[in-house]
Amino acid sequence: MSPNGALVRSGGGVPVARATVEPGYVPCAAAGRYGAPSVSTSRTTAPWWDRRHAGWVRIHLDTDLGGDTDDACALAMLLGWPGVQLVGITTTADPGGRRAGYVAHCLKLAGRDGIPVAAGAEVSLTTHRSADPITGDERYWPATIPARPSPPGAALDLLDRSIQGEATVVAIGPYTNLALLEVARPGRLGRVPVVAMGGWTGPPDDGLPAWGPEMDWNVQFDSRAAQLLAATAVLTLVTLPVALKAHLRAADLPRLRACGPLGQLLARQGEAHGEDHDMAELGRAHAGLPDDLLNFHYDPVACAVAAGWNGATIEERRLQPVLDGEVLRFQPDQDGRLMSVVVDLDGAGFTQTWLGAVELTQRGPSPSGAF
Ligand SMILES: [Ca+2]
Repeated sequence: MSPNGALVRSGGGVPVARATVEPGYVPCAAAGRYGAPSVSTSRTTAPWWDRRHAGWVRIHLDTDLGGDTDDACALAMLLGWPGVQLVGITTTADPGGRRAGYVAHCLKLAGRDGIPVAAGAEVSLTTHRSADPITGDERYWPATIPARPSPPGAALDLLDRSIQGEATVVAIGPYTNLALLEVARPGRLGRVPVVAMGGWTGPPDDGLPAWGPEMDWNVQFDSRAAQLLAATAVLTLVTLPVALKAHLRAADLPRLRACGPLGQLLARQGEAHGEDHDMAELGRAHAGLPDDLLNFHYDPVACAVAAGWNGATIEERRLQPVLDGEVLRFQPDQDGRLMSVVVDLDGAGFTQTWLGAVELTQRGPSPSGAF
């Protein structure tokens, strides 16, 4: 860790520009003390985090909320993050709009149900398969939450409207909606920054589970959409191996339970996820994980990077998506497209940042509030 608190690592791969740290760099007042990502590069055009609206960071969230519990953790964090304006939410891998119903439920619990929500793609472009959210388990979701289907095209319209408003798009589910928009309106994904949870460029650090690209759900569920995204978007990848450094822990539950009805839902879901997936056992088996692990904060990290969190180290690399059988990974390639890649993060710092934002969620949007 550098003296100013920024994590810096040159990493492997093919960086096209040497990363340098700018300790005092804060792009807009809204970013508060979380500032900009800790690394900038020497490319000639301004990086995406230098082009956001002063005063507010507009974000559009594309999510498969309703399965892994980290999507709801990400949504709750964005609702409280000072200076973030959530302008639209679309759901993906969403048969019948059930995930959109869960999104609406979360927004209602937070008193923020004015944010537009549209249910998007139901199946993968690659396999035509669907992925059902969790139902019938009251530890996760009340059975009374109605599905919230949308007409065909509604999610693409909402996504397009957000892009017209220069929102950063954060994709924390399979990228099907984004690919469909690029098919319907070529060039849209090149107009705004797209931060995607997903991508596998190399194995996790020692002490973390040695998971390969097959575990990269958002990419593998719809690898055709991921290829299209990689070919067209102004893309930042929050890779699976790096996101393994951010954790929801049992030690976080008391603070979470004090965060109103949405915090209580997150706490209940986190406990259930930890129990159902033997996460404490996974934690005890790996030196780089806490013994009281409940879940990984994959999606919250992606949203934090889009919001301007300064605990992530970002490098630019030229990468090429490569298929090994049906498994897609991203390989360094001097002829590949230039992408921003999160190569390291401050996991302990993230937990505190996340909890601080969720604690602010019940208070409503704030242009410049402090954690
Ligand atoms: Ca997700």
